[in-house]
Parts: sequence; structure tokens; C-alpha cells
Amino acid sequence: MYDFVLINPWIYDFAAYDLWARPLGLLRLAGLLRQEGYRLALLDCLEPFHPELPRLPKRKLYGTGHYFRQKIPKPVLLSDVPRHFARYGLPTKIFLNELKKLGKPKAFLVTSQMTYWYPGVVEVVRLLKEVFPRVPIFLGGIYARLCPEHVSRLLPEVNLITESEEEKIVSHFKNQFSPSGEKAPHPFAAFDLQRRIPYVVIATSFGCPFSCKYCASKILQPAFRQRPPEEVIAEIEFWYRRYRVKDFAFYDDALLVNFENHLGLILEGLLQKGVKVRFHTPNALHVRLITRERARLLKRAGFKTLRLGFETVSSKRHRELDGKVEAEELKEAVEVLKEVGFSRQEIGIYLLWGLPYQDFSEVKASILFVGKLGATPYLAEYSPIPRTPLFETAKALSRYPLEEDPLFHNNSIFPCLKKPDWDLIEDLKRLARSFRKDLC
Ligand code: B12
Ligand code: SF4
Repeated sequence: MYDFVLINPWIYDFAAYDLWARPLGLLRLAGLLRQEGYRLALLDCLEPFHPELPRLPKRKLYGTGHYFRQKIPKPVLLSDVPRHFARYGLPTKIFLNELKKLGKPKAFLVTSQMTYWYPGVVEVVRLLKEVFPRVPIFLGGIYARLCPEHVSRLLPEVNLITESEEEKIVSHFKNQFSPSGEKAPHPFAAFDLQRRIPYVVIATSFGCPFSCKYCASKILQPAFRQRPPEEVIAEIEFWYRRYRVKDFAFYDDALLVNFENHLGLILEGLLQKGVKVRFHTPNALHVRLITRERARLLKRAGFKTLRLGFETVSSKRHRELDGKVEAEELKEAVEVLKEVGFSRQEIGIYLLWGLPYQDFSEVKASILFVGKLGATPYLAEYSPIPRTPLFETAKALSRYPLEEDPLFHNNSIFPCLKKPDWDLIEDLKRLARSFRKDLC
């Protein structure tokens, strides 16, 4: 019998793609609990490799790929959005078989990610209660922490954990359950609980020293903290040597901060040890922190997918929202990256759209600007997040009552637009796509 069964719920959305998307919080917690001697199993509703899936989803470059997908009716609240809705992940029958095979644990530990994916959490809780009505369920993760009132209203039967300090979360479990297994030799995030490890995601730091008005980083991790470089080196080397993992994606909000004493040391250390891997940064890097020397080291260390946070060509919007970067600075950063050998496909630039009061002409200008620089534009739709400064403005502008249901935070629905022009939206997506050869 397992002490705990950890569960990563389904995604319910208009679109979902495994862009190095793993439940890092849950897997890190698993690593720490294993080190205390708890026996654990993982039930990953999103696993794309299950042998009983009716068809195996296509996997693409560097470990990314599709999920298994079943079309389902759109939530009534979102009936104005002219797109199909789907559930991503294992069919219920496979989930239930796996659940019964694992047997009755002392507790279920369920994670949550995007706030608007809460229907997946609700479905997991419903099925757990049906099969093992007396086993306690603990819920943590991003939705749980950003929308605790919603959780309490909707799922009064779960034990909600909104703590972010891992040691405190572990103590919480130690006070209630005694471990029944051997202590694991290391605390690394437990990727080996998966059937396969196509890639590993890693956070070398938590939080962010900046304070952009649309972002929840400060709410989730109020203090910026970097892990000791040697600990990160040991973790990457472990997955590389023991499991032959080649692809690593960084989840840091501020990977390049304090570069010479942090990421620089990590990369030099890995190079010295002969660790030859590929790095990806699906979560954006700060443009201002890119210098020629740093870019050279990124290239030498094996960075393959760079995504930079530019957001918009409009200086006015930067002044209002994030003070992040000016167009001229992006131009210099792209030049430097190209000089050291990164290609157009490898340099992706995130552009935020669907922001309050943002005209699509600004978005078009941003796409064209990035294209002209010889980099690749990636459109990222704005998701209004409760308790962030921009949420109040979003609430005032939205065609939905944003506070009533986290489904309205979904970036795909352009929640801040009163009357989205879906044809124009498609045109702009096409324009952005025209600048990129599909990498993954
Ligand atoms: C990495 C990341 C991504 C990755 C993949 C994420 C994934 N796993 O699917 C990528 C780059 C693909 C991505 C994409 C997007 N993301 Co994102 N992402 C993040 C990021 C930076 C890190 C998440 C993470 O793993 N954190 C680290 C772990 C350690 O934290 P954690 O999971 O919260 O776990 C802690 C606790 O919660 C606890 N815990 C977790 N589970 C459990 C379970 C139990 C039982 C217990 C007790 C405890 C516990 O343990 C940890 C202890 O500290 C966060 C910001 C952030 N700083 O968290 C944004 C964030 C989640 N993303 C966000 C957004 C907006 C997006 C996008 C919409 C951006 C866009 N416009 O395109 C897209 C959406 C993708 C989609 N398909 O819809 C928002 C949230 C939006 C929302 N409404 O929920 C965040 C908060 C950033 C922000 N702007 O503020 N994202
Ligand atoms: S958007 Fe990026 S830079 Fe701004 S606060 Fe969030 S994580 Fe930090």
C-alpha cells in the first residue's frame, strides 16, 4: 500500500499542448516526501504514453508533444467563444483502472495549475470520493493558491493547502502520517515516478524581483530566492547520467538575474563535468539581462529554445505595466544572440495581447517589428489573474463577471475584449505563424 497517491488532473480547455509542461510543484513535493521515507505513486491524468490510450498522441521535438484529447461540450458560460472545447488526458476508464490498481492510500495529494483548469480538479475529486470515500484529499498548486475562496465553495471536502514553503508543507504531512518505506537518497523532483521521462523541468530559483502589473509571481512567491548552484548542477547531472535525459526546461521567472553568481556558475559547472544537454526556456528570459558574454555561455551550454519576454513594441504600455524593455533593447539583444550563433527559429519573442485597452494595431506592429529583427514572434494571450494590479482594470472592461468564475480567466477567450473580432484574431495569429517554421 502506498502512503500517498499524487495526482495531476486533466486539462479542460480550448487548446493544450505539452510545451515542457509538468506539475513541478507536485513532483518536487514528491521528492521531499520520498526522502522522508513515504511510499508514493503518481497518477498523471495528462500522461501521453499510457499503453491503453486509444491512440498515442504525436510527440515532437525536444520531448514536447500533444496530449490525448476528447472533444466535450463547451461550458455554457463560454458559449460565445467560437472554438471547440476538449478534455486533455487519459479517458476516465483508464484513470479508474489505474486508481483501483494502486489501492487505497493514506491520502491523495492533488495539484492544480492554471486557475481556469479547475474543472479537471473537480472531476478528479469527484472520482476519488466515489472510489475511496474515506481517504482524505489534499489540494495544492496554483489554482488552489490564487482562488482559495472558490476552492472552499466548490470543494468543501478537500483539505486546501495554500502554503508555498516546501519544508512547511512536508512538516504538515509528517505531523499527520507516518512513513512506511525507506528514505530515498536524494530530494530531487520525482520525474522517475512517470512511465517515461521525455524531458525534465527545473527551477533554479523561485519568485521574481520585478513587479509587472499582470503577473502573479509575487503573490505565489513573495520573496525571490535562488537555489545553490551546486544543488542544481547535481540535479541536472543526476537525470542526465542515470536516466539519459537530454532535454531540460527552466521554469524560473527570473533565470538570468545575478547571472555571474548563479546561472553562469551552473552552466560552467555542467560544462566542466561534460554534461551535454539541451536547454529550453518556455518561461521568458529578461531581454535587458542578455549580454554578449552571457549569450556566448548560453550557446556553449546547449540552449536550443530561447523565449524572450518583450510583450509589446509600445513604450507607453511598458511604462504603464512592466517597465520591462524598450524596442531598441530587444534589437540589441537579438543582434547579440545571432552573433553568437542562435538562429531565427531558436529566438522566440513573446508578445502579450488581449490586454486592457490594447488595440490590435499595436499587436500587428509588434509582430512586424519582431519579424523584421529576424526573430520569431509568439503571441501570448493575456489571462487576468485575481489579486494582481491589472485584475481590477480587467474586471471593469470584461464582457464576463471575472470574479464569479475562474473559467473567465482563460487566455483563449480574450476576456478583456467587449466584443472580440474572431476573424481579426485569426488573421493576427496567421501573421505571427508566417514568421516561424514550426519547431515543436
Ligand atoms: C512554468 C510556467 C508555465 C509553463 C508550463 C506550466 C505547466 N506546468 O503547465 C508554460 C511556459 C508552458 C506556461 C504557459 C502559460 N502560463 Co504559466 N507559468 C509557469 C510558472 C512560471 C511556473 C509554474 C510552476 O511550476 N511553479 C513552480 C512550482 C514549484 O510551484 P507550484 O506548482 O505552485 O507548487 C508549489 C505549491 O503550490 C505546492 N503544491 C503544488 N501542488 C501541490 C499539491 C499538494 C497536495 C500540496 C500540499 C502542495 C502543492 O508545492 C509548491 C511549493 O512551493 C508560473 C508562475 C509561477 N511563478 O508559479 C506561471 C503561471 C502559472 N502561468 C500563467 C499563465 C498566464 C500562463 C499562460 C496563459 C501564458 C500565456 N498567456 O500564454 C500560458 C498558459 C498555457 C495554457 N496551455 O493554457 C499564470 C497563471 C494564469 C492562471 N490564470 O492561472 C502564472 C501564475 C504566471 C503569471 N502570469 O502570473 N506557464
Ligand atoms: S512578468 Fe516576468 S518579469 Fe514581470 S513580475 Fe512576472 S515573472 Fe517577473
